[in-house]
Formats: sequence, structure tokens, C-alpha cells
Amino acid sequence: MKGIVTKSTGSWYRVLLDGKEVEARLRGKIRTLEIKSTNPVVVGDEVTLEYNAQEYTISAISERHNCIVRKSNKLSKQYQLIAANIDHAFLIASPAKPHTPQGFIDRFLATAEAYHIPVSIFLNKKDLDSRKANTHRKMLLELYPNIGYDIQNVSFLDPNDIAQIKIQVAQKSVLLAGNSGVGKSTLINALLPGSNQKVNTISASYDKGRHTTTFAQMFLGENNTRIIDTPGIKDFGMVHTEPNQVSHYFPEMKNLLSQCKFSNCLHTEEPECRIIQAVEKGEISVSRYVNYLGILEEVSIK
Ligand SMILES: Nc1nc2c(ncn2[C@@H]2O[C@H](COP(=O)(O)OP(=O)(O)OP(=O)(O)O)[C@@H](O)[C@H]2O)c(=O)[nH]1
Ligand SMILES: [Mg+2]
Ligand SMILES: [Zn+2]
Repeated sequence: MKGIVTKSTGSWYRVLLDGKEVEARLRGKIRTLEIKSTNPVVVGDEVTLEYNAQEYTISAISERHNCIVRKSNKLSKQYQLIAANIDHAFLIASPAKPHTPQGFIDRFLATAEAYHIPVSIFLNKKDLDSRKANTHRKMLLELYPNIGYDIQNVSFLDPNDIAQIKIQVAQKSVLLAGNSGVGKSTLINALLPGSNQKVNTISASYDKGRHTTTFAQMFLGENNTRIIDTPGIKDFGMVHTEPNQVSHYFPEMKNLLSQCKFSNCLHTEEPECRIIQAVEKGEISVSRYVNYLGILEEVSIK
């Protein structure tokens, strides 16, 4: 019998089986997967269960359509799996309270490109009104559609926005990502009344948001809607990415790559680089380019 993992704590798993959730443990030996990871089974995995002596055990993992990971720590080659078999990822960002750095947005978008996961941005907390936040919001709302990304100006406290979002997530397995305090749990509570997710109270003096939840977890709605929360997970990482692949994960660079003089151009200081020309001409945003360089530097550390 097969089920879907909805929660993993490392020692036991919660698995959706025939419409109800059961607890399962992992059998000692399981087919090793390609990625070197600290955890073999992850939320969203389809697993084969066996029932023996009133206990469920996971005996196999089905092949994944995709899987998103993070590095266990900055320098290690070990990865922690975060979620698998995602239909659509939603990055939740906020210009203020707390502020989402653009570097975080661009890293997440590039990661989603690398794993071929469709991605949208919810730019949340549109009800908050300050000149600084509004300027930043406007900038993001202009930048991303130009590159081809879907970005939506929303408030998770606005019932009309929630109604719209409900349609977008229906019958899908969706991943919610975003820095602590942007509103992931708030959204889950609004979409799935009854899930009763603990919501952060942000300390006014810090505006940082604390991590109120700790494990990636899947919440189940009607009609096979599955929503995965990733509390406190900041650094999604790219596995097996070579430096010359990074520009392929920036859609506005991808189409120009063939016009660089050198086919192995990394677009840093090579002559006759079409990407650098595009940045100088304003065709590619300086901020996106700077964030490209950041990711390039990171994957170059071997
Ligand atoms: N003003 C305003 N506040 C919001 C909005 N959405 C969420 N919040 C508030 O933001 C705070 C943090 O929301 P959470 O849902 O706990 O954030 P989170 O992303 O789950 O945070 P972590 O679990 O720490 O990763 C709460 O006080 C929410 O009420 C919004 O659209 N407008
Ligand atoms: Mg939360
Ligand atoms: Zn180049």
C-alpha cells in the first residue's frame, strides 16, 4: 500500500493513507537515493507501507518528480531534503515587517528554476503603509513581471485575496516558502480553517519574526489540496550545480547566453560578454545581476 508523507521528524513519519494519517517508522535498509542527504524520507514523498504487528513501516520510496533541499551547513556537501513532488512553489515576501531581502527572493527563484518547479511570488502585507515599504513594493512589482515571473500584491488578511489564492492552490501540492514572519502560517490558517497553525507575534522593536514552527509539514485541504509549510527554512540550496549553469536559472539571461563571445562565459569579467552589456544598457537589472554573482560565488566554493 502506498501513502504520502505529511510530516517527518527524523525518527517517525506521518503518512496519509487512504484518507487518514498514520504513524510509520522507517525500516533499517531503504534504497539509497542519488542525493547525499541527512534524511532519506521527506514530506511529499510517496512511500510504500507495510503493516506488521500493529505497526506501519516504510519499505520503499517512489521516484520523485522533484525535490527541494537545503545545505546542512554552508560548507558541507550534505543536504537536508525539505519537500518532494511539488506542483507549485509560492514564495511569500514582504517589503516590511519583516523585510524580505531581494537576494532571498532571487535565490529562491533560481532554485525553483533549477528543479523545474513552477513558482509565483505573493508580495504580502499590502495593507501596511509606509513610504519606504511602498517604494520597495512598487519596485518588486515592476521588476519581476518584466522577467516573466508571476508576482501578486496581496494581504493574507484580505478575504478577497484569500479567495483568489484558494483557486490557485486547489488540488495541488504546493510549497510555501519565505523568511520568518512573512505570513506562511497565516495563509495556511486562512486557506484551511481548522489547521490552527500557531501564528507569530512579531516584536515591534525587532520586526524580525521568530520561528514558531520547526519542521516542514504538509496540511491537507479538500479535494486533494496539499500545502507544505517550511517554517524557518532560509537557505534553499542547489545540488550539483556547476558555475556555468547558474545563468540558466535567470530567465532574463538565458536567452542572451549564446551571444557571449566565450561559450563558457561566467559573465564576470570576460570580454564581449552579452550579459554584462545588457546590465550596462539596463536590460538586466543591476540587483538581479548582483544576486546572480552571489549565487555564482557560492556554487564555485568546492
Ligand atoms: N498587517 C499584516 N500582517 C500580516 C499579514 N499576513 C500575516 N501577518 C502577520 O504577520 C505575523 C507573522 O505571520 P506568520 O503567519 O506567523 O508568519 P510565518 O511566515 O508563518 O513565520 P514562521 O513560522 O516564523 O516562519 C502575524 O502577526 C500575522 O498576523 C498581512 O497581510 N498584513
Ligand atoms: Mg509559521
Ligand atoms: Zn557572458
